[in-house]
Amino acid sequence: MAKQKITPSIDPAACYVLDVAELMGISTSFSRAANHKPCTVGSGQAGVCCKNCYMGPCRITKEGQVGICGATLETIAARNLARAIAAGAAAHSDHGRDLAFTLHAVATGEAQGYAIRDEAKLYAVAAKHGIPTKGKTVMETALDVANKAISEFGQQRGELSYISTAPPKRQKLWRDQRVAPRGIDREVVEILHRTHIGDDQDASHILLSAVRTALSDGWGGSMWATDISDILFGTPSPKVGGVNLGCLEEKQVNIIVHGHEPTLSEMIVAAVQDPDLIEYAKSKGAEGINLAGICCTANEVMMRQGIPSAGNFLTQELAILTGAVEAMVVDVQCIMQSLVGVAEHFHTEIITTSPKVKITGATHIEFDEHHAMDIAKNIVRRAIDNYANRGEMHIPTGDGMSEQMVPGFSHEYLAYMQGGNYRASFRPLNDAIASGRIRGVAANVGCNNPGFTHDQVHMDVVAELLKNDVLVVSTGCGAIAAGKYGYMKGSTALDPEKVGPGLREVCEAIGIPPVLHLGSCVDNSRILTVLSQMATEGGLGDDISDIPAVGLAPEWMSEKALAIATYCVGSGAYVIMGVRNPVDFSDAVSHIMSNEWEERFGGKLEFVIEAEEIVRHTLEHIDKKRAALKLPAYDPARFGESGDAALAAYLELPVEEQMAELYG
Ligand code: NFS
Repeated sequence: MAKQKITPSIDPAACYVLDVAELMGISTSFSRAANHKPCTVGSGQAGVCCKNCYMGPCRITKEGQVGICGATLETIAARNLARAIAAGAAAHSDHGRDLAFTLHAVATGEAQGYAIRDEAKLYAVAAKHGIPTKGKTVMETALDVANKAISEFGQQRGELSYISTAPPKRQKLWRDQRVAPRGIDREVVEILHRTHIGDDQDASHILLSAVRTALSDGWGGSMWATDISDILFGTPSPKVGGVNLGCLEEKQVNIIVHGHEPTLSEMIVAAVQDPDLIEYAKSKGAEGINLAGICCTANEVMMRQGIPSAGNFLTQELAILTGAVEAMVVDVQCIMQSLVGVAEHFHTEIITTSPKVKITGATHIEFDEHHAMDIAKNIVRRAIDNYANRGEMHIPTGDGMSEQMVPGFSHEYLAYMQGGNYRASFRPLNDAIASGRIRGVAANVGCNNPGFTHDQVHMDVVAELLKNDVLVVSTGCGAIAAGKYGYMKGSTALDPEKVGPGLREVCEAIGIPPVLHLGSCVDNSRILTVLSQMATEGGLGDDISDIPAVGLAPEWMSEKALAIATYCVGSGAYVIMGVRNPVDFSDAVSHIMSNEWEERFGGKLEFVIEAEEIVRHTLEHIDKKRAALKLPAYDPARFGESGDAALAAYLELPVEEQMAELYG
């Protein structure tokens, strides 16, 4: 069957550069996706395939067929899914482990250029884990926190320490269901063992252990990654940042940091501000050095430093196609191998930096935290030297090619913005939901997928939810999408065409955009913390599963997204993923993830493709939870009259002036 042609993107900057790619005959993920013929063996679209031993592979195309060992369709589907969840959990958690080692190196004075930027957060994290701090120096405390984190990866018995920060009812449920994770690495390894030939062969049992593994990511590896990043680089608070390809500068040296870990990118942020390097750039004819990010590295440095984001996952090749990027510096995860091929048409140098990731054809400059600043400066110098090699440029400029956004809503800042230093809490948010001003909360997260129009489902879903008074929080590539289309500006919250009357009142009162950027994908752990705080604040039940909230990943593609979805479900949330159901061939396994998990955890995982249907399911769930809490039924007619003219005028100001008024 001929593949239906889809519009590649709703982003005018992306479309502009895709035209350049077409003219130059350069293939991108967009063109490859358009020409892609799905592999029908084991793809889940025409049955399931088991490759877990070498008698096969065995392909099962209908109920009743079994593999050579006798494995059923359900077993194979569950095993494949569990392995994907384990891979996603491993990626997030290994990122957390590296940060723990960086903190250790900082505490022992071995990490060049790093410091403890947020001592208050260090002490808060120490307190969370019961680490004594009395009479200890900051560095002694940092060492204890680092050692505690490192120990949780190899821990064999007991349970992860963050489990004790969940609502008490949830902790009990995890213990009763025997899914409280024991150690981060142990859970990942156990999935690999259980899914080996001849081990766990009960779909429900396999998937229960996948939940435990996912929880070791959300309440383990990812939570450590977030907390340690905040300790080392600062807890995010609102900043102003630019977003999209229009942020690249024609007359400056452009460097892009892409991937996930903030360790090297934070050093590059410092290096590009080095007066000697700026002078060096000027000596080569550039007006300065412009740093931008892509994917979650962008989110990390934007949340903390206001560094612009050149775009999300599908923008990575397009940034090179502008011809204006001197160096793209990558670390781990979501890095397309095709970058090297695209860069061959331009002067861009692709630099891999992680000891774990090399790409054939790229320059490898291995990162080592002991010499981080020297390495960062070396990379910046190489980029400056490359400026003279630029050819023709195609930076998208003009309307819609870049936007301004306000990221930086850490859970600490969310509590602060609702009550200040002395009354920081989630009470106002809970009250706004209870009164019906805010109908509920949706977390719109996750990737782009070139099988769908870039950003389209993200934006259709977000736009409709805001009109229905649903407060949206966002992370990962979904957050970058929301930023690109103006949803992360305070002024958007005032627009009655875009935001429902009750939500508008709340955004006006606090001075926030209608979509709140909570960070990178490991920062979905911040969403777990927010939900736990909302559940313990009172007024919305006493567990995460009581809250009128939904998790959405409408354009997902990575195994990490499956891990996130699964730990959210295990934590009590209803999660809707788009694209397609990876186990749709097995009704039994789909049933386990929705009905059975809902009975066990109060949360469920479903796959819904169309934006309209995603919104319908989301609102139905929110209203069902409101009714269960005996809250008034949603009625937008009761709100929207409290607009304060002065505040409205303030919100009309350009975003930099808004920030200047707020923060001086
Ligand atoms: Ni998340 Fe962040 Fe983006 Fe998807 Fe990749 S960058 S970790 S996996 S593509 S949201």
